[in-house]
Amino acid sequence: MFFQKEMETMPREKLEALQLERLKWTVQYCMDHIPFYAARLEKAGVTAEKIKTLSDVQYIPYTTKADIRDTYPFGLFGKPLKEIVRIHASSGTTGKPTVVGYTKRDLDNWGDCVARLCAAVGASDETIVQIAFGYGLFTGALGLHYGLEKLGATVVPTSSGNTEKQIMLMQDFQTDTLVSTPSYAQYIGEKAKEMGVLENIHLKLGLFGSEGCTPEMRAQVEKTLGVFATDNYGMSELMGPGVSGECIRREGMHINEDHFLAEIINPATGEVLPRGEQGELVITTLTKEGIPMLRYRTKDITSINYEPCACGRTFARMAKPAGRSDDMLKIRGVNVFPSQIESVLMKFPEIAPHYQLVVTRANFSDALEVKVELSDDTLHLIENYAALEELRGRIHHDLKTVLGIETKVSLVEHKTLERFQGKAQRILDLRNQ
Ligand code: DLL
Repeated sequence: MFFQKEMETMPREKLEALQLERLKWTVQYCMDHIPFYAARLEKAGVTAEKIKTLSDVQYIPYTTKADIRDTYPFGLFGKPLKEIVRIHASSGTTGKPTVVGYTKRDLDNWGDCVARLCAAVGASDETIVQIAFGYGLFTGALGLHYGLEKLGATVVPTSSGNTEKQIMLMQDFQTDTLVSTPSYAQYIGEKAKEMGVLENIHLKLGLFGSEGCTPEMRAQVEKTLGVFATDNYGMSELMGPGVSGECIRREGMHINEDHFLAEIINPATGEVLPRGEQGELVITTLTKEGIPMLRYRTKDITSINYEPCACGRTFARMAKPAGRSDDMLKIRGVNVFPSQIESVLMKFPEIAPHYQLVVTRANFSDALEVKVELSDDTLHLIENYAALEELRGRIHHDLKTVLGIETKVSLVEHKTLERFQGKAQRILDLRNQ
């Protein structure tokens, strides 16, 4: 269950001493190798010598996605390309992608971080795992790939898409572990059911991640595929997958704290929040050479629990992100997280785990339409207007109770909403059109 037990269970005091040493190293490294950071640190009056405790990290200026974009493509790299052995990029919705580079040492650390998280939920050298994240510039597939290989698992790099073949191989190879987004896992389950082969699939473990998934949605995926589903968090700018992940207890995602220093800040003011409070996650990498990050603003909203975990790991645990601060919808002045809506919807057995949120503006007022799909067990409802209206009314009522705002609930027929093979895109904000 452990890949590097000594590190994963290190007493906190010792761990924090290691973090401090590595934080100083990172600051010095950035000063010496990256003119962008050298200028910023100098302006802020920060030097490695001035960092005496971990909380001194607060004197370092934040780094944002815009900083990576402004220095496109390699301006934040800490090594010449000769020493960069891999490049990944995250596809931005607008303009150029965010580019990241890895040295050999970075790849080695990345493999360790991922291997730890896979071992923590029971993956081992006996595991046969299908990787259904898209291979390519996205960090998800190759990140899990090398981590699982390090663990000695049998890795089947199917990539995303081609779902019928994916399902055929699952049966033929007796694949026991699936790596994908939770939404693609749900789709694979539905497709296998439709093909009449769900019983021939023997998946046990789902190593999911890369997108938000409420506990209610996760329960749906577990029911559909018959797996034990676990959550993994990461982002390209920091490494990819491997930043944090659940252990078998599933009481938060253990942050690989020997490689990452985490803080929680108030996203509006930038003020550091006391331990345990919810806010925006800010991460400083502690070992990266290719593209180190000083106080990177992730935009993900979460909280961190520093209590020891019953699994024996001393690494702090972050809560499932409530969402990204930039995904938060402001509807008529009220903050709404899509995850709140998902939690409400998934409590209705009559509906399938597929929904879409459409935001529009008319007469200077925002309107939120929640489109939800009927499940395949409730097709008979289509013929019963009164029953449909009653269901719609209950969903509307529960949404209003949780969100505090009016929504328009639209029930749509089974299999009419889009399915996703990567990260699900459930929000359609038409307000600026
Ligand atoms: O999604 C890295 C990854 C790949 C993580 C595979 C886990 C598994 P990006 O494409 O750069 O990297 O997207 C990063 O995705 O800031 C979060 O908003 C979101 N995200 C990632 N994992 C989770 C998760 C990869 N477990 C962005 N729960 C992050 C919720 C997640 N959101």
